[in-house]
Amino acid sequence: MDSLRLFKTKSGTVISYKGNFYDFPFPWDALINRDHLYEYLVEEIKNTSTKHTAKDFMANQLLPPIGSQEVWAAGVTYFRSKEARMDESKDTGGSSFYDKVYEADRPELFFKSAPHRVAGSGDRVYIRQDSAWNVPEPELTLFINSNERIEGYTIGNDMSSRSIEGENPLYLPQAKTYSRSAALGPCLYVPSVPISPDTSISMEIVRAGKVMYQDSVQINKMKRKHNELASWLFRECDFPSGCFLMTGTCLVPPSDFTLAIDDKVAITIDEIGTLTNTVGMRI
Ligand code: DO4
Ligand code: MG
Repeated sequence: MDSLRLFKTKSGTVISYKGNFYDFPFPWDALINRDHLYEYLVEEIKNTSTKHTAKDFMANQLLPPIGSQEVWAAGVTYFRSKEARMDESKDTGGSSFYDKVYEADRPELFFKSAPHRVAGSGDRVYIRQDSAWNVPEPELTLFINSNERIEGYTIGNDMSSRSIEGENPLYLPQAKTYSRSAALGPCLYVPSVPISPDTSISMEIVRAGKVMYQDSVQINKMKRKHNELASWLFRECDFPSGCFLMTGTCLVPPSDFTLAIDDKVAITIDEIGTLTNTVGMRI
């Protein structure tokens, strides 16, 4: 399958295509928010000279591949997420909601982040000071343009407080939405055809050089279709520059695990790359 990758860097947009890196001086939102993005970029590249070597490119600090778009998230789209959530809320009576939403027509969709709170690859993601139980959630993330077309993909980390969500499902916005609770990166992956259902997503969490958690899963385990999620999101919302939609997690560390400051979280999706973040806290 043909594809290209768009990197947003401090010195502008760089496109990686067939082993070459191209400088692309074009405002991010206008660049990505179009139909047939892959075909458009391939045509544009023909008029662009190769400017970067991979080494130059790596020296530029990556920014999250987002402009003015909102970030939304879907929840309980995998059986494992349903199980974990039912478990964390069993003592407070909230568990039946997860069971119901897993089976319902209408999916769980929630607002995750404004663009200025999103971390990029290499940045710190935060855990909340008032939360005792925290996990990363590795999620394939769709870029959906303003016409509701899925034109690209990136890797998302839906950082979550399990203690706050478990206490009461009405606390979900606080469990999910706070500074640097969302990470996106390292690039916007733009394939010529939709991403394969056999794509793997994996996550590794390392603490002081020791692997604390490692697992992977194929996205074909997801209960819902990408277009189905997009169509629910666009029902009553308009997104003038498109939006990002995290598609839910299937990888949940064991219940006795919580993140600690300076943990390294690496999320890899075969075709897209690796999103790497270190855990921190807002001070
Ligand atoms: O129901 C709460 C959020 C679920 C979620 O974020 C997920 O399944 O990934
Ligand atoms: Mg999630």
